[in-house]
Amino acid sequence: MKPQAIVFDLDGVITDTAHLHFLAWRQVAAGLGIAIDEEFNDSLKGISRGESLLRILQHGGKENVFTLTEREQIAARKNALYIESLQSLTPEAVLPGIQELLVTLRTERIKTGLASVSLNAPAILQALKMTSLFDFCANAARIRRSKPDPEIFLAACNGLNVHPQACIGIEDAQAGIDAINACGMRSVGIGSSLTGADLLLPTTEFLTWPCLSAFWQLDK
Ligand code: B16
Ligand code: MG
Repeated sequence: MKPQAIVFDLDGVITDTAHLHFLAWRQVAAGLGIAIDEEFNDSLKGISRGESLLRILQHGGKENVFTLTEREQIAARKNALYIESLQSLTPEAVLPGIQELLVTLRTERIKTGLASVSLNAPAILQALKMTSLFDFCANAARIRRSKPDPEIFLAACNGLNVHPQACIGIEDAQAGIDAINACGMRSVGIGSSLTGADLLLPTTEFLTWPCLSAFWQLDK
């Protein structure tokens, strides 16, 4: 038996844009008098733009200082900086093993999906020249609740026309692992500090079809 589909997170699984998000947020936060470091940035992985800003404002004790319109303007400033930094993104930025895995999934006739809450996901896939390797990309603009809510993974399964229980989800963020588990998919975590993943791999280099196939054969 094979899984019907494999659904990927983008940031931290397909490519590492977390550092670019961090640089943009750090600059915007500094302008508001708030300092953030890489460790704090880890807590923003898989969290939407608007909610990330709320967490940064809370971190700096300024959660009640700005109106909604002002917060939208701040988030737009961050996004402009982030989009500027994406201009340097090329296919070389695809994480090790990912391209090979996606090509193999095509030959194995396993559907592929993307579950990223980034509104920039389509542009990032295009810059990486990976758009054609995905059968369906969930539309982050239609998602009302960020990870750890399962909404984006359920939308990906829906678009692929598969049952979550017949799929594997791959994530590098705790919020993402929690989202995958909440919708009944089997979860694969990338990294060392995640809890609750059904399978935990140190880096994407270990993410191969033989590894995922062997994992799928195990009883849940
Ligand atoms: P944008 P993922 C997430 O992507 C990032 O991990 C998170 O840091 C970011 O705030 C979020 O996308 C929204 O991104 O500002 O580009 O819409 O991990 O779900 O692929
Ligand atoms: Mg991620």
